[in-house]
Amino acid sequence: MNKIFSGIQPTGEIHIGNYVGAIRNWIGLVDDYDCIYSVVDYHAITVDYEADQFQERVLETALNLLACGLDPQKCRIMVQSQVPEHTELAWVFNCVTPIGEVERMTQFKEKSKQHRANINMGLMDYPVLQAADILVYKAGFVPVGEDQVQHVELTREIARKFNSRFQPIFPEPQVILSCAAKILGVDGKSKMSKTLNNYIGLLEAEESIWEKLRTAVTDVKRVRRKDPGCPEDCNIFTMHTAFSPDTMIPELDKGCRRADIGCVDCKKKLFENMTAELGPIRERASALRSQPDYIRDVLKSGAESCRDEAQQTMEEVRSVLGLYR
Ligand code: AQP
Repeated sequence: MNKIFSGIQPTGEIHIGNYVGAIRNWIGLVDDYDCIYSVVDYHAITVDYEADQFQERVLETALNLLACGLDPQKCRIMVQSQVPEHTELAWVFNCVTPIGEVERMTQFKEKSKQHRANINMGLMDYPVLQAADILVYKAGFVPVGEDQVQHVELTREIARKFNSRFQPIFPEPQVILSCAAKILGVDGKSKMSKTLNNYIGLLEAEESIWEKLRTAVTDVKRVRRKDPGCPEDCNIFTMHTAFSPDTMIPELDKGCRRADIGCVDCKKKLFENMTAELGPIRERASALRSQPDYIRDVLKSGAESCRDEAQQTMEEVRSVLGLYR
């Protein structure tokens, strides 16, 4: 069975961008692939964080994944740091990755601007660890949002470099993109992000979601109600493509271009469709809050099963590297 790996950072509240860009796609793949989904905690420590709240953050992230509908009987859900082979392989990959390749990564450049006081080696090395996360399981497919495509390209490059320098043991994984691979924040400018305050939380209360949608930026050229709009320049329309039925999209597209529908009515329709999908997730999340032992058990069995495979890969890697044994 083809293998899939993907991860999410426990850096804050999971938002609807993470959900439609990645997690919802993950759920759809579990019947056809051998899927490993990880809470990537070592990635999250590349920026400032609260150590005393970190375990809770990790558990909350896992709870969100389960609430979204990931079935631990059909896939493995694990915490990255529970399988140390990820970081061991990352060191090996550091030794085949040219510095120039990581320096040119868009995420590194953006995060360096956001975290000027803490531009550490880990921040730059992030995509190398990500390559190790994927390749320690020899995964062939990586379902991610658009922002991660460049990192998966680098993963392929690292696999190629390792394979040609030593022995061809790693696959070159492919990206699987969702239908909504890039959702902008409610500011309509930057990517919706946990650490920029521009997101709609997956478990956010309905009143608060409506308040954010009501004031969200639309096509900036549509100043008056009677101005025709461009759906391709409107983040609300992008969100419709993620949350509204396919049959509604052409009607909204036409209505916007002809100014038959105003932005507020368009937002109301989106709100209805969004809350219809998020409501059951919120209910499952509140039920899961009373089952912390269940969440810990899911993570424990996920890590145990992943550890076996990761150890096998590292044995092979140590052997082809010619390390002392
Ligand atoms: N706005 C987005 N639209 C579509 N997909 C998105 N993803 C993130 N933001 C969007 C996808 O969600 C998955 C998990 O992301 P992550 O936790 O690894 O970190 P990130 O990409 O850096 O997400 P954030 O929310 O912006 O986190 P912070 O603020 O901590 O950096 C990935 O597959 C990502 O593509």
